[in-house]
Amino acid sequence: MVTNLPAEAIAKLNKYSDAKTVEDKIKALEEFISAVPKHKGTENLLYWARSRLAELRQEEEKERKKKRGGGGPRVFVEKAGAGQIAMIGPPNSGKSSIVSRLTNAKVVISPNPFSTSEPVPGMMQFEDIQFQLIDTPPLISNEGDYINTKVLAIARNADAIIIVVGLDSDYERDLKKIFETLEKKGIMTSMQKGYIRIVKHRTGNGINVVFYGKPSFTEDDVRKVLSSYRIFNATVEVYGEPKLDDIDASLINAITYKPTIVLFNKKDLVKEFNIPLLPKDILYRVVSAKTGEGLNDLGNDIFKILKIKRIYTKKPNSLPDKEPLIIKENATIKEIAETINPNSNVRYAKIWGKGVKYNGQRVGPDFIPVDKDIVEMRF
Ligand SMILES: Nc1nc2c(ncn2[C@@H]2O[C@H](COP(=O)(O)OP(=O)(O)OP(=O)(O)O)[C@@H](O)[C@H]2O)c(=O)[nH]1
Ligand SMILES: [Mg+2]
Repeated sequence: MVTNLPAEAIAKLNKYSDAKTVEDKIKALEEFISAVPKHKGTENLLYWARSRLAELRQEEEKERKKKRGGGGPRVFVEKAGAGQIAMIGPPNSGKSSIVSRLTNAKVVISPNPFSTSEPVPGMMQFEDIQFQLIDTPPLISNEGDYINTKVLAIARNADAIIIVVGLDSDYERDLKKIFETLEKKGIMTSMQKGYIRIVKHRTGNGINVVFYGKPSFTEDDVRKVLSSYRIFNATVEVYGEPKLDDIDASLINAITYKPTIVLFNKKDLVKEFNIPLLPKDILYRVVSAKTGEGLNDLGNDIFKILKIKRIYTKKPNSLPDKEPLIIKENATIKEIAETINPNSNVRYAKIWGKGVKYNGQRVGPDFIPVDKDIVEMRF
């Protein structure tokens, strides 16, 4: 925990939080880093600030390349569909084979390790929506001594992660190495270990802390740390068992949570296997890209971990839209209206579907419809 940060450093941190462009963020973060005194107590903070800076520089590079029009290998893949999912893993685990089975993407499949060298996106159909799967090069080598930072950048930019390991290799070791690698980069695959989400407010009712786990600190501790950053109005969500130190990293957005699925692939090759213990919020499946076994319900899993819902809007006296609106699971009528038009002022809505007791039921702006509900809004 950092106490007594100089006022200048705090001012730069606020500048960073308020910055809208990547360029401004980089500039403010650089200034922040040079304003923070270097000693044991600021090590953690500086570590996260520097790793966030490295990422922002990568992002800037990507934007520059885009402006120049193509050129050079692409690091990021333009998002499409209801969610972007990075397929990551060790060499030869079957990432490309799975993407090939589930999408129309043209990928390279071969018994040689490192056969995929560039990310390849493909669209996977799930009911009436699509998910974008990205096949990636190996994240680590079989010996575990190589880490592909491009793949890490893709994982950080995606909405969710699917880790593919092969049951015909040392999958326990591979999985451990992958979790470690992600965590070191601030990519959390489970909320159970600990995760802090801070949303600053310009005005408001002070610091509001919501605990979803049993951390070793209290609401008052959070208040103290945040006040050392001159933050007096914020909502803080604390998941699992984080350390108070993790607040520093959260403030710099250096730590991010990605919902994660683990696929134990090549089931057809093994008779016996032991699935290692995984955190409760990580889904897993035992599958075979060769036979297709276990892959049928993957679309459902992805839908679940993304925490989204489909809403079909309709105008009075007409049929609902064919294309659903994809929105976060807990979105209210008001939030749905605002994604369509930020200036809208919804008075009430009529709902058809599972979210209501009877079809055509009238509800207020705070009502939360469920997946597949039809919504007719009145402004
Ligand atoms: N028997 C069996 N073989 C599989 C399965 N999935 C993949 N393979 C084989 O394993 C080898 C590697 O498959 P890829 O899909 O290229 O693996 P990858 O993870 O994309 O490999 P890299 O791109 O090198 O990281 C190929 O020879 C595949 O045919 C499976 O479920 N069962
Ligand atoms: Mg591959």
